Amino acid sequence: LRRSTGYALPVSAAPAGTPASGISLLLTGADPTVGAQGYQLDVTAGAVVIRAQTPGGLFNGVQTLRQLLPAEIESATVRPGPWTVPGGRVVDYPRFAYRGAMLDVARHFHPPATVKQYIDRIALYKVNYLHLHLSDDQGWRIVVDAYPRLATYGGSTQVGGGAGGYYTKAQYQDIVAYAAQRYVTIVPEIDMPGHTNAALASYADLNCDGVAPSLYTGTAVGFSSLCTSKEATYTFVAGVLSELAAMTPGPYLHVGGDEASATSASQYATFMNRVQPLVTATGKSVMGWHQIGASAVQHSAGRVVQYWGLTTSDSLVTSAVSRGAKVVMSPANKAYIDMKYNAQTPIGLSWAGYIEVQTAYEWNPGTYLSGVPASAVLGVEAPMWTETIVTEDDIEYMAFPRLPAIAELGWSPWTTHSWDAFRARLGAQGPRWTIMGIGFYRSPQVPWSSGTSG
Ligand code: NAG
Repeated sequence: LRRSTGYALPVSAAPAGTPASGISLLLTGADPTVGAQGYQLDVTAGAVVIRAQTPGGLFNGVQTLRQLLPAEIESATVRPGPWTVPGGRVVDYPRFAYRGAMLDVARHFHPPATVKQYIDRIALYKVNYLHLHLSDDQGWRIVVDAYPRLATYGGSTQVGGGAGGYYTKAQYQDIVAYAAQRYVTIVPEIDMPGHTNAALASYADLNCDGVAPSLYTGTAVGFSSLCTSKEATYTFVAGVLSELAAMTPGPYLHVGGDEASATSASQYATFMNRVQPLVTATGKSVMGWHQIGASAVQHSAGRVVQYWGLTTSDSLVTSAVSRGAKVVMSPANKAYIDMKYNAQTPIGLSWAGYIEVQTAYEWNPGTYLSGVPASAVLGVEAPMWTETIVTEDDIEYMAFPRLPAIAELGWSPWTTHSWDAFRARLGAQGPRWTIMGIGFYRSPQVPWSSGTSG
């Protein structure tokens, strides 16, 4: 399960009966309630046995076992055991199928090593989707063979004007494979028709007036748009999406659709009504920010709208749900982990408010939006926009401890939801994060453990 770090696990056919010693991972015999992602963990005097119906379920069980072992197992220089694991049986499975994190690699480019590190971090908390925001006004971050200038020119800078960057197809596929080894599915996003200045600067033909704007390195939003009335635009979108789909084993292509203030409502609907069938033509399902609910397309199966608003009712979401869409919940004033924790936080934005750990934890994704039943909620996602977030340390400081709060909302049943219990468990993570080199925010709301025994 840690193949990339060179661990070789002995694999053998399971003998009949329950193993009496060692650690065993078995694809047989789990309690049927665990479903596709859950697991059963049994710890007896001499043996740890994890059972699941799928390899992903076993992986989730191993993440729980990691938490039961002492924090020092996360150290690069771990001493030999013996270690003790509390005895008993755990039958555990997720509340929601989609537990996501998002990383904006467009505002500031984040190299493959940073993305992989983040995948390792989120997988610890059973987050199973990583949404990569691959394009925006400030940069285009993925090679498209049919439109090479997107990456080489459109990817050449970033917020603040420094050198940007982009992923080659080989690098991107390596990230996708690395994620898959940790049972994390990549959701690629190409934002459109707005948030497209990098593309408009790279290809003049995508502009209604045929004139390419300059590259943009500020942080404004809502000023750019692909030309919705030109055929060249749809040829472009189809070409980009088909190359992206070919590198995407996961079910979703995210088409953005937020803050298209430079298009009229009818241009926007026309555009989205044409673009969504281009996605389904690649064999993938449409995902978009909840503004795509403004388009008329009926997608009985698989369409996902991602709610990022500030209110607890939204007609675009209810309209999309009534036409068969599912919802991923990322309310900005709860789940946006690029927001500052408080007025003193050195990085981050605050347009959706300050988000302390308790704020990130105290909401129920299943009942949050009125008129949207829990059965329409596919899951949760914690987006990290990177206007002010530059380094790996910045990412970790903003994600920890809020990412685990959102992850718990996605996994645990509401009946176990308790701020006091959660903050105590969070406090016990501190020593583990310290050993892992995670420079987390020491929220005063959390009773952080000292020492390394957490
Ligand atoms: C919104 C924008 C995003 C920006 C972020 C910052 C969405 C869907 N759109 O204005 O481009 O980076 O907030 O928090 O969030």
